[in-house]
Amino acid sequence: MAKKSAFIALLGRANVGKSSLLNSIIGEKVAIVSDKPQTTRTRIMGVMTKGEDQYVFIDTPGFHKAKNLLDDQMNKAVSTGMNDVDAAILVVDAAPSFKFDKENLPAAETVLLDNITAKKLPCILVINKIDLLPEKDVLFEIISAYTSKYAFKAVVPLSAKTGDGTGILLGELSEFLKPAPHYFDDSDYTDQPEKVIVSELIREKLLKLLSKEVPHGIAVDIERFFETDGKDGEPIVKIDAVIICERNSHKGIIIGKDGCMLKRVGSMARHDIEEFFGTKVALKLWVKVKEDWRNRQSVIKSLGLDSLS
Ligand SMILES: Nc1nc2c(ncn2[C@@H]2O[C@H](COP(=O)(O)OP(=O)(O)OP(=O)(O)O)[C@@H](O)[C@H]2O)c(=O)[nH]1
Ligand SMILES: [Mg+2]
Repeated sequence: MAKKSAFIALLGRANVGKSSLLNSIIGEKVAIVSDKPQTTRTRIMGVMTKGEDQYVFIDTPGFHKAKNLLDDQMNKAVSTGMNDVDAAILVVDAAPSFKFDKENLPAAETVLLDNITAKKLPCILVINKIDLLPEKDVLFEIISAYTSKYAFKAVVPLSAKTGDGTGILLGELSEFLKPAPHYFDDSDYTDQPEKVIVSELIREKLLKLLSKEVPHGIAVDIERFFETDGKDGEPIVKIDAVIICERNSHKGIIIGKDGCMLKRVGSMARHDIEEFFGTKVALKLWVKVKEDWRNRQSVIKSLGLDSLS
């Protein structure tokens, strides 16, 4: 049988569950997830190969109104994520907390649908978080509001959290496979280098433990990262990471009283990184202030957060 592949962009506004869906499909934690909007900052590829068929999913940042240069770069990553794909999945939120209004779809979704239309992209509508829907009737309202705006190839209500419905989505995606060589090795599951995965796991803990604007102004830079033999002769991965924040007051919050916040972040991140590598990890964290870095192109670029990343 000939090899086939399909490139599929995951699009949607922030916090609808694009990265959760990616992880659920791939069966590995490829992209970090949080309950705060704008968690994903770059394009992230997740790969699933089944026999002769390879699917490459492109997770994108939540499309949103830009307030700084980093936001601009994130929105650009959404546009570039739509280039050269065979199809798109528009993920929308069915959770009652989102307060769905059939007359006024969120502006970000309208813009995305305009772009999908302009690019003539075949698109599947995924209605996520159905596990939170007590009354399934509202699903019909959601479906009719979106399908009146675009001729979706299919509509799939699902839960990225429970996995309910993801099998149906995969069945629909097989329509987009085209005869083509595999772009990734069959054992690959992401394009993200280990160093990036490590920095993202640390940022995920900061998103979890910190509130308000502090976590949004954080980036994590891995300064040293190497494997060596520990005292017991077992391999150990040593990591030095710098948490970059925007203000001195944020630095104090990140470190916490007697360093307790930084210790919590470190121990939670170390746990996940050890699971990822399957070895012991020694993680050292520092905090540095880079004033207004989200508006500084040179810093954004040096952190690999420009839209080409
Ligand atoms: N109950 C429930 N929660 C979900 C589901 N999918 C995602 N979530 C939650 O929704 C929140 C946002 O999930 P993410 O996967 O980070 O969303 P995203 O669309 O990638 O967000 P951005 O990267 O900010 O654009 C997290 O708290 C997830 O745990 C689901 O099917 N059910
Ligand atoms: Mg995301």
